[in-house]
Amino acid sequence: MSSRKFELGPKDIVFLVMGPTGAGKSTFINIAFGEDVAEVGHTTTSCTKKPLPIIVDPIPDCPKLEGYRLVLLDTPGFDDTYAQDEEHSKRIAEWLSASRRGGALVGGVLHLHDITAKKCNDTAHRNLPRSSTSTWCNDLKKTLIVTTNWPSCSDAFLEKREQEMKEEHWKTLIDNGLQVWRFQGNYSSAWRVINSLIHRINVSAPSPSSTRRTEINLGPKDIIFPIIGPTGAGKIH
Ligand SMILES: Nc1nc2c(ncn2[C@@H]2O[C@H](COP(=O)(O)OP(=O)(O)O)[C@@H](O)[C@H]2O)c(=O)[nH]1
Ligand SMILES: [Mg+2]
Repeated sequence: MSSRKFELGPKDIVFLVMGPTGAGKSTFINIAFGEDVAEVGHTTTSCTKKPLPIIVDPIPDCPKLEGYRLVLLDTPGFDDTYAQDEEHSKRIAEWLSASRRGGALVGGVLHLHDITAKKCNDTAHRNLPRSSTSTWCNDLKKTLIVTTNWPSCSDAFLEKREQEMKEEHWKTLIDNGLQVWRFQGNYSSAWRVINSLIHRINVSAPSPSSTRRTEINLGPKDIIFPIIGPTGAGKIH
């Protein structure tokens, strides 16, 4: 089996998409991308066993980041039935350190949370950033909790639950700069969420290391390398 190399460099901005299995990570990425590029699960068993980078190039409607690629990193949930949480954690950490070695910017973390899931159970807790510093991104201002699975019409019960989560489980994180966004299941909502992080990114002048790139060895099935066009052709709106 041949392996392919995925190169990360200073023109790559990585957003981690995290959360328990079934929270809607792959769904979110597919809707943002406009095509089914990440496998969506229909059981509680995780489809994503290792970090899967989905490349968005160019970044739509974003003159500030012209020439940059957005890497949405689909990750396994920390509740997997195939491997230990530590194994997932190690793989994500390896992926991130390779990204950083290549000069890529870890732009932020999206923690997805299914709003219809009952309260904040252990699994949801294990997937959350920890208090003021997260393992993956040390700045909670670059970390979002994105609630998913909202019905198309307003739902007072779920809205109340969201309010309770903000006031109880997520309060410390919110007090430290984390924002909570709703994903409404469509393209424009996905990009509103992503753009809220993109707005916080400060790209500085290229450094002498800007030609450096790091190669990550991946198996033939590990990487999907799709590209979206500037006109949005093929995107779901
Ligand atoms: N209607 C709706 N379904 C969702 C949403 N997020 C996830 N799902 C469904 O939940 C299941 C698991 O989603 P998936 O994206 O595989 O979750 P992942 O394990 O976090 O990647 C699938 O059947 C999705 O169709 C959402 O925001 N709205
Ligand atoms: Mg998935």
